[in-house]
Amino acid sequence: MERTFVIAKPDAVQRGLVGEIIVRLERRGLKLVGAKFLLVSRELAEKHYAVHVGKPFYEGLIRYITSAPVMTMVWEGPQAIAAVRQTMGATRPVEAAPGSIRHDFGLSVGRNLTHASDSPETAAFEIGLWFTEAELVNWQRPTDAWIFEGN
Ligand code: IDP
Ligand code: MG
Repeated sequence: MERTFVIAKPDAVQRGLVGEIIVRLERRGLKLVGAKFLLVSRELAEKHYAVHVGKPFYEGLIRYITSAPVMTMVWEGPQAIAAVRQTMGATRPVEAAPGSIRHDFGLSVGRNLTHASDSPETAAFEIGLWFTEAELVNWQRPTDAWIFEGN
């Protein structure tokens, strides 16, 4: 079973789309194992987006993610990292597949509503950065056997 880290970014919170994002991930069959609503500090934003330091959009990205509250989450499931990236859609909303969150609710790459880990290494780093072990919940759903093959 894989875990991945997700942010409903400030634009998603301001536009009242947190529920919509959660609904789509729940409906897909993914399981929520952690959630936290917070205002991101510059320090945390810089750690999270360290791979983008020096890129032309970096300063704007830090301003964006620290501008208003975000909803952070950890979701679990088989191939959760790929599944969540697919549900989010491509980074640029106009290149995101129809039916994806970024397609259905976005237009600008700098206001693309969500973040999701892009690899097992990134997921492990980001979950550790944003959540403590005690904030993650191991729980059983009676429906798991109908969603997770081999469970
Ligand atoms: P991802 O969020 O799909 O993984 P990344 O390439 O990791 O995309 O970029 C991180 C975030 O930086 C994007 O989600 C988006 O908010 C922002 N970003 C990426 N490229 C641009 C750009 O060209 N202009 C403005 N913002 C950008
Ligand atoms: Mg990324």
